[in-house]
Amino acid sequence: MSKRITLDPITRIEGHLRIDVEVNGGKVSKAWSSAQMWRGIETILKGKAPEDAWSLAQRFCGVCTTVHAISSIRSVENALKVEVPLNAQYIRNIMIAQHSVQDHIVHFYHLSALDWVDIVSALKADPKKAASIAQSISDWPGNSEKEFKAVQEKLKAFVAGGKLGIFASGYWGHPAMKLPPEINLIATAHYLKALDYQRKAAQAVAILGGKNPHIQNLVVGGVATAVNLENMATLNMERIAYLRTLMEETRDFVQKVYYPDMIAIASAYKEWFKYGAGVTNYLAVPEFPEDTKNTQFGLNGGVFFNGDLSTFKAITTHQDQYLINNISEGVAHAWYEGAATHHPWEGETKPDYTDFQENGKYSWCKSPRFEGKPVQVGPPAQLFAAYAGGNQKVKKLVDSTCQKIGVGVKDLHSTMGRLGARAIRAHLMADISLEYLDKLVNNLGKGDRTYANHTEIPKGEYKGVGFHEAPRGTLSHWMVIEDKKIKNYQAVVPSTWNASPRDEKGNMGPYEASLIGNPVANEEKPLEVLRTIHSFDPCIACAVHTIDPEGKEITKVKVL
Ligand code: NFE
Ligand code: MG
Repeated sequence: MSKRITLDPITRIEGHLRIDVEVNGGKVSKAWSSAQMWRGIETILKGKAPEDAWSLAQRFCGVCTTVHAISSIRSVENALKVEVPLNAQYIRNIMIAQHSVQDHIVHFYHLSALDWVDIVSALKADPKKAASIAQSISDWPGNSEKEFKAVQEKLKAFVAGGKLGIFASGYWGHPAMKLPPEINLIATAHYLKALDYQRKAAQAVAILGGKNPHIQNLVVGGVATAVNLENMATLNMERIAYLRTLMEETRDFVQKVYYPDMIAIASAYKEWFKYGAGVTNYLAVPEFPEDTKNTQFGLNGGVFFNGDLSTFKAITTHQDQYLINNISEGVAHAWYEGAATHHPWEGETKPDYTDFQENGKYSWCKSPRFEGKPVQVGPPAQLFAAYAGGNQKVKKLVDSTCQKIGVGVKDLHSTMGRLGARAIRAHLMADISLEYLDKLVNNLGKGDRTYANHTEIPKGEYKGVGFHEAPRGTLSHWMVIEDKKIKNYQAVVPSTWNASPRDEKGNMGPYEASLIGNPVANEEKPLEVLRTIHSFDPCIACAVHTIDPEGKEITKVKVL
């Protein structure tokens, strides 16, 4: 007999997501992904000034604000064919990469680790043994017996006082938790440390962006970060030195703590490379522009279908017509009027709420499709694109990581593969941040002090798209400008691609498809469903860009 479980809301994500599954014989047989909030920022942007859109569009989300600013400003620059000076590209690239470092640290430790790490089991650990395990895999100076003992004492005091706080409703002792107590203690200690290091990455973004979240330094045609190496009020050598220190500290944390922890967790849960593949069509856009025209990039983009890299088509610029022409969004199962599919420049956002109808409309998320097919976006897509595109640095890192865990590259099509790909990507982003800082310093050293090409919005009609490879995957903002005002604005966001409901052909979106076959040992404690959904790092605020109408309660489950 099948059992229906509703998880609403899924926690440890941004926004409100409801997941419904039918479980048959310990496995998921049907799944629905339902975004339970609507924000309407695309509608608010209509009639506004194109040059201000980046600041408003950042409010799509409270997590990945920078990425919407970047996509938005790129959509205006693309529409008006404005070039962006190298200093501005480098400053933007550093902000993008540091934002990713912060985002991935938070996702791994604070939003997903507790699906795999049993905090309560850490009480039974031997701190000395924990230190010797940690020191055998990394030379991070924080991995001392003293440190692990202190964390264990803190945890003991919480438990004794009945104050587990944010950890109170975890699935502690669940049969699917498999880590030995010492690894649980190491991960708990690093969970706490990660709070400090994600802050350092956010500080790095704020040094360049003026503020974080919600950077303040963009302008059509560049950045408004004044650069003068001798002036105390601008970006000068002292600020650049401080930025470098922060970025080196976060790099060391990512490469010596996060990355080895992910390898330890992945190695202990190898069976999770078998679950959660779902949609194996992937899309990534090139990122980190290295010229003024957005035609040369540091990391590759591309698309391939059915998990088959021999179908890979490279996407090398943000002007690629195959990319631009093949994106559409449908609303057959989404709470918007009608059932039409539109290209984003012709896209509509007309809310039409019907309650959850599993064969009808059931989500605020639209269904983005590429060539009419669902695609998965995110770190695996970006790594696969770089791998297939011949990027030797990425290939080496992916191959060596897989070798350390004892899996193949094909195994990355999975729940654990998504977690692994994020750690690999964070490793890469930490290095990339420093590379662009060196490029910025070199370029300034050559005497180039330009940081913006002044741009006035002309009269007439223009269309533009701003692509960006965000921490959760491919992001695009589509703008139609008419007589200096925004006529249409559509954002097609990573979590919209991944959280999308079924389309007009009945094809499931990536979250839904990834759950089919997912094990569920205990229907009252569907920890395994959380594992797969959290592996995408859902952001529903982004996905549907306010209100949570009451859902019908079917089974009540505890969701940490
Ligand atoms: Ni709101 Fe985001 C990212 C964007 S959504 S977190 O990364 O764009 O998927
Ligand atoms: Mg949208």
